[in-house]
Amino acid sequence: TERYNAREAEPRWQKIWDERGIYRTRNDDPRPKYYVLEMFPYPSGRIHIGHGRNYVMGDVVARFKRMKGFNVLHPMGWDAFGLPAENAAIERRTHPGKWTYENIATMREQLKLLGLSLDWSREIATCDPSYYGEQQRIFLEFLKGGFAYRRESEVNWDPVDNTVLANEQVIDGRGWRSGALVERRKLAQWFFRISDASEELLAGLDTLERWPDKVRLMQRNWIGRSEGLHVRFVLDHTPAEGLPEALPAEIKVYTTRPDTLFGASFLALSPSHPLTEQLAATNPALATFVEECRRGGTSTAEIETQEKMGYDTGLKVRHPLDGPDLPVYVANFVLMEYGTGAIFGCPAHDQRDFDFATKYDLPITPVVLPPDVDPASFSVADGPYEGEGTLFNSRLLDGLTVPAAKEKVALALENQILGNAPVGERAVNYRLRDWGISRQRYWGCPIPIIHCDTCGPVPVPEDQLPVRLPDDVSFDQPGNPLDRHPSWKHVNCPQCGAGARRETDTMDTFVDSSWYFARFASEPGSDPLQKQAADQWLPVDQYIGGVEHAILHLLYSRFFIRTLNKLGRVSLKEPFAGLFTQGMIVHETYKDTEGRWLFPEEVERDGEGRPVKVGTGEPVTIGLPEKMSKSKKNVVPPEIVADTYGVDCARWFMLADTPPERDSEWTSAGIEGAWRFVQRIWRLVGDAVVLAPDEIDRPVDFGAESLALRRSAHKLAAQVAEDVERLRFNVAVARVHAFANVFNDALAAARKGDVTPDLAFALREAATFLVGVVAPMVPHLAEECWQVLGRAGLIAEAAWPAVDPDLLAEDSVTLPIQINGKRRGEIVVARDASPAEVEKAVLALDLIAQALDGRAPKRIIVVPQRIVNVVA
Ligand code: ANZ
Ligand code: ZN
Repeated sequence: TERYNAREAEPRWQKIWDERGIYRTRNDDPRPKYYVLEMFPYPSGRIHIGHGRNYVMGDVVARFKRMKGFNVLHPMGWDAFGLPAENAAIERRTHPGKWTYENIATMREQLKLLGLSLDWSREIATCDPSYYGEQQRIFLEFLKGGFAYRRESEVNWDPVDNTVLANEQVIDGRGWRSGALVERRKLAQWFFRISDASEELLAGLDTLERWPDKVRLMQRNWIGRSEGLHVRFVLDHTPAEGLPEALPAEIKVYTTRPDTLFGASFLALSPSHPLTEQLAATNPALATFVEECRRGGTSTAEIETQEKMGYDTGLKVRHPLDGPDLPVYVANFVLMEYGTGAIFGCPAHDQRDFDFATKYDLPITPVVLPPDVDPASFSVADGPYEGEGTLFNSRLLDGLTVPAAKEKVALALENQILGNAPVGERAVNYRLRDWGISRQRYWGCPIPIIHCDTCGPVPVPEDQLPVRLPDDVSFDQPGNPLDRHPSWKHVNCPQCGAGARRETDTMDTFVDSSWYFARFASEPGSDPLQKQAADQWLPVDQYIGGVEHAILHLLYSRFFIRTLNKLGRVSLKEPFAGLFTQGMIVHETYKDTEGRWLFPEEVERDGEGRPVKVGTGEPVTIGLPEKMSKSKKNVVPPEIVADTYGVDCARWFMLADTPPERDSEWTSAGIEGAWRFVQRIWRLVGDAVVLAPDEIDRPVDFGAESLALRRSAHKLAAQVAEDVERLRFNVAVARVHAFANVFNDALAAARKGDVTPDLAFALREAATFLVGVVAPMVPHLAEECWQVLGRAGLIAEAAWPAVDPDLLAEDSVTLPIQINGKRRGEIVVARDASPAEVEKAVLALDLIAQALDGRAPKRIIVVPQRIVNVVA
């Protein structure tokens, strides 16, 4: 047979699929639904093969589920707003929209090249006014329902990009794109009230059984629930000179370690605490200190890694359980947004407090003794002890365990009344803060608000939505072009009619990606968020994407859907029933003698197998495999793979060898291996058709060989189905390889002997099963083979091979044993055990040894899978 010509066949089949619209999904299809989705891409330019892995995995699931009789939704769209488009606009003097849509056009073609079974009719781009207009409507509903609000808040300010950064956009104290040192600033911002949902977001995680444990744990830690105590410390101020008059009477702290109260050696306020601000108003040195603290980002990680800094206010507080008075500091590591913005510090049992106390020479009193340690020999001079143990140096708490001491302090302080409230009150805190969505950027969804000097922030009336981005903007100055636009922001107040200004902030792009999966549910051209459609399709049955989105995107989407549910827009609470986080594709890197990166296609081997530069022969250094990335040039464009091997090979390679959650290395040996296997499937099918040219009815009886082949084929279909359900693609591929060997042997044997009707049937069936099983993985090849098999229609629309449960029965047989013609017993052996193996097993039986009286048998005749005759 001829070689399979992927280059010719692949575009041909893609055209046929496209023309027949077979991946177009309809909402009125009565079959059970299955929604598979890969995280939609940011249209950054061109894709490389490393981007393809999750789409291919999703495609295998989509195609498999279609074969299993589901109405499958497998859509694609573009996370099209965001900063890179603006940066590109600045660099190339083009419009962000133009850049974005050009990238979308390129990437769409590249994705099509991969032969993905996507319903392109539902394609969306989040920068389309019909999409972001609905998002503005949702924003206003959030606002009305109390899920969105505006407040002043400290933000990470990037002084080069002139924008607010999210915490995760601050890397080592610098802006993720500009590299500039980040500052903290106060700005009026719009927020979504996600922190109110902390408890339900936490509880909801327990229902997500088909999510990786790892991701659930990451979300749990991010939400960060803790149980502790609010404690009021009374200020003991004999009004010193220079202190403002009306100081508050007390400072409230939040602690999760009330058991360490007798180890407290100071109180610390956040630089943004109201009391700090009050003191700083009349204290220039403190004001300067606060200013210094504002340098650096606002994230917890950021603040934790900064050097501890403190300012002694000179104030003292009384210990609530009659310990010594404590000095009050302002400290840079205390966050205003957590707890009460004030803490008591126990240096012996907390690292931050320890660092602080060491620096400012404060007492370090241990109060928790580790198990089995002598108090006389216990020291915290080298560092704090943060573990469990027994209380000491702690009066009424001495001898108690940490949990018992926590309880005792809580009870004592709850019962101590000051004014008319208890000194201590139990409290639950969450690390999760409200989601700040304002971005001072052009290329995002405009926040539909008008600011009026008299009426304040006023929602844009419904009939004026969407608030469209103006096209005529310039990027010749830093900052937000919406601010500088001559006319866009100048409007009249919808309430009083006076001159007013549009909100010029746009939404965080994480808002765009928090509901796009619900948009896909509606038929193209209909309302973007239709309840009925969303209820029909959601939750997404299988969501696939990178683990880098484990926290924010997935948490925001969960919050968004829960809020839409409360607003009556959807019925479900959790958007993603199944989640899979795939590993990356890595590739070697190459450098020339001057240390410049080289593309893989610029490198070849010389006569001695050494890597050299193509054309020049200059030596090349090979670096370890790393994540494919444009910056290191270790990328492979899908076009090259398609041209050389065909995309089916690339697909097969991406699924084979490595478990899908692990990183997989792209090598030429690997892709060539895939190519050989694709050719092998083609040959096996061709050979089967030569030996068994006609489709025949199933015979009643099967010989041993045909039966064995049929068993293998049915088992293959059953097992691969299970593998794909569990996304164990590499295991599925290994099974196909094993089956190819079995099939190959059967074909070789058939060539030597007679092709009886039962064997002919089995050969054709095996070929059909093989093609069916690989169809989700190598769909183009499968169509071509389907034709060779003379099957009608497309395999893309065919059913999964029908497995006969009888043929899956256990792979062992029970053989009766006769000695000199008389039945004496039986033996269970593997169905495919050779006569020699059976003979050995029979001779090892006690009953044979007894019957033979220790003598060797004359002869043993094994009829495979039937009977064993022993001649004594
Ligand atoms: C005294 C103490 C002693 C603490 C000790 C810890 C260990 P989680 O578990 O994350 O909730 N804390 C409270 N509010 C803070 C804020 N706004 N900024 C920085 N730190 C703050 O952490 C709670 C603990 O973090 C609290 O318990 C408090 O220090 C500190 F041996 O109180 B602890
Ligand atoms: Zn007004």
